[in-house]
Amino acid sequence: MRLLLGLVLIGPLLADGITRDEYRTRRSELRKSLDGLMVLFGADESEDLHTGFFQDTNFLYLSGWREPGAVMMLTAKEEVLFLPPRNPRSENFTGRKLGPDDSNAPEKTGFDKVLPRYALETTFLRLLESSRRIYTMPRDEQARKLRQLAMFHEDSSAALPIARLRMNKSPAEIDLIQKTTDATVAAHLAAWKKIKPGLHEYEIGAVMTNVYFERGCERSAYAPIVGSGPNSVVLHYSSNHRRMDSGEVVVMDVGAECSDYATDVTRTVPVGGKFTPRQREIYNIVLGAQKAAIAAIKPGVKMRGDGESLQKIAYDYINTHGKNREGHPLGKYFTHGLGHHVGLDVHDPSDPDATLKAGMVITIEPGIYILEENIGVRIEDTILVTENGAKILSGALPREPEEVERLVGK
Ligand SMILES: [Mn+2]
Repeated sequence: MRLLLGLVLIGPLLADGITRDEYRTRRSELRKSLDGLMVLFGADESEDLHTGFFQDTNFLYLSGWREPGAVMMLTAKEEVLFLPPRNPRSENFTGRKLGPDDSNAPEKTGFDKVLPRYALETTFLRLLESSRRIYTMPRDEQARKLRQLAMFHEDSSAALPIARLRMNKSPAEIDLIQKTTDATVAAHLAAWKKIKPGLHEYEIGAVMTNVYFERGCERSAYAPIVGSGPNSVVLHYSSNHRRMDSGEVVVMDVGAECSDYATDVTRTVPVGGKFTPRQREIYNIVLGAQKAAIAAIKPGVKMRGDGESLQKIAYDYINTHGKNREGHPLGKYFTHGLGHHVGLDVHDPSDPDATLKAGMVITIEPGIYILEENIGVRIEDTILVTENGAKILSGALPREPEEVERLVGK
């Protein structure tokens, strides 16, 4: 009952925690930035039985709409949603869909104007009369075909204006990312408890996914990476089939997706419960680099690029601490970017030239991967940029080596 009252107070919800008004606001913000017509195609129903239907995340961000085959057109003055006609044959497999002729279509979708998909071309041509520019997603085949009806209009990518909005998370989005991150932290802690020599990587992966699926998360934000020993140096290792041995480290880069929002968390722990002196040395360098980068987070700072950036701070730390077997610095073993934005996608779209602002959610994930020593260490947290610094959303998961050792295998 209290739940129902809450719903009445905050308005109808299309996804967990995001109100219809918030979607409307996102679209009106985007429309203000447009100098022309944007056409966005939602995902179509897929024949692939490996996965269920996933809405395109830009489409989801702007509408909350999660049925296949929808299209939206946006201009500064107008917004239109197109829905495919109902198809009894496919509804037999995937259930009742909202049709463009259903009288409750505007109420259900949050768009005042809902048209059938066959009106796509005529509406496109009408809206073009007052537009010089057409925004579509790059490499979208359906958009390319529609685009051929208007050869003399200027082309723009829809990706950047949408990314600029998506970078700034609303309070509701931050709550959802925190919820996803909490489930993921619980998954990592459960894995640490279970880890011991002789187990397979997939057994650890199973413990982790089980924890967040049990909490109602709908899927993993990315293929879980559980890499032990020689696999610890493989950045996106995900076959997870090796038997783990004592004396090795295991990298667990595993994150849930709950209510559409991702998180991204990595820890590296000793399989036998105790780091070797060399593993601990490398671990502490990665941790030091991560702490240095996190301490530098504040509005106005750049993640990467020329001059001062978080990437450079982490690289410089790694390159001035420790040595390889030949006595050379370790910078060359930090072989990937320091971080990325996180949201509906684990690698959320962003404007590469933008500096950080309060309300952005990013990862900080330095790593050192020394092939010749079979030591890979990555430590990754999902972090909210605040007015004066940073809040580590995954901060409940320990990082200090002593704390890690105290929890692994117990
Ligand atoms: Mn990451």
